[in-house]
Amino acid sequence: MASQTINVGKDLRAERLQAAEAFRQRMTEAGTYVVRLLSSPGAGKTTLLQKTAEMLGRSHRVGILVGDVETERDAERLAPYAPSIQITTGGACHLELPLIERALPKLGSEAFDFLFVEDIGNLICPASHELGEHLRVIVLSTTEGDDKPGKYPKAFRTSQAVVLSKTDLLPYVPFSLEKAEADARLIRPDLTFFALSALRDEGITQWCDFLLHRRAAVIATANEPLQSM
Ligand SMILES: Nc1nc2c(ncn2[C@@H]2O[C@H](COP(=O)(O)OP(=O)(O)OP(=O)(O)O)[C@@H](O)[C@H]2O)c(=O)[nH]1
Ligand SMILES: [Mg+2]
Repeated sequence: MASQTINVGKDLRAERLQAAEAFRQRMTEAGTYVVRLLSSPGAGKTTLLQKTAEMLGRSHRVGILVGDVETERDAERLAPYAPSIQITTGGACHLELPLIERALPKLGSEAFDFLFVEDIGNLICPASHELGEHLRVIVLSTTEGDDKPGKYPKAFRTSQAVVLSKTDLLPYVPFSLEKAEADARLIRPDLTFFALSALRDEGITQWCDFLLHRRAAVIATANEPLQSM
């Protein structure tokens, strides 16, 4: 088949990256730390967000945008813990920045300390799209197999942290936390790891402490210039 190259006269990828950087800058200036969760379907993103919003919500303003192909189910689950808006893509396998920007005002005028974005459940498409988050986190559950980092390297290469979820199931499934971590570190050695069970409330405090620490580093840099020694 004959192919044809159409020159649109601009670098669309560069434009998208610029827009993401501008969004991140805007969020930083507003004091909002943006955390995005990626995972396979059902790895436990929403359950983790319920526990996270419950804990962080005691001291911080939390907002949540949650993506799915269909239904409002995740936003309904999250609503008791924090203002939550569902973004339904109707088929698309990832969120894009214009969808985030359109949904954000629906959370209300309140400024948030944390904005969590749950992307559509899969480890392929979301990894190729920059949303202007400060922190990208992969949730990998013990029921998925400890060989997944090597099979979906881009998702791990573009993230800064990994949550190994559903550790309460470790006695029942052949999953090695050490193997999963070693496999992921081959792709990105500086990943931060958490092993937790959201269902049993195990490891949530350490995870939330990490988020507070990461937020303080970014927001302090932007709003409170370091004093010269
Ligand atoms: N045993 C166990 N089950 C869990 C844990 N966390 C979540 N689950 C269960 O795993 C299933 C999927 O959890 P969700 O939180 O909906 O997962 P998700 O990643 O948001 O799913 P999608 O949005 O559909 O991609 C639910 O039945 C949860 O109750 C956990 O720590 N341990
Ligand atoms: Mg979910």
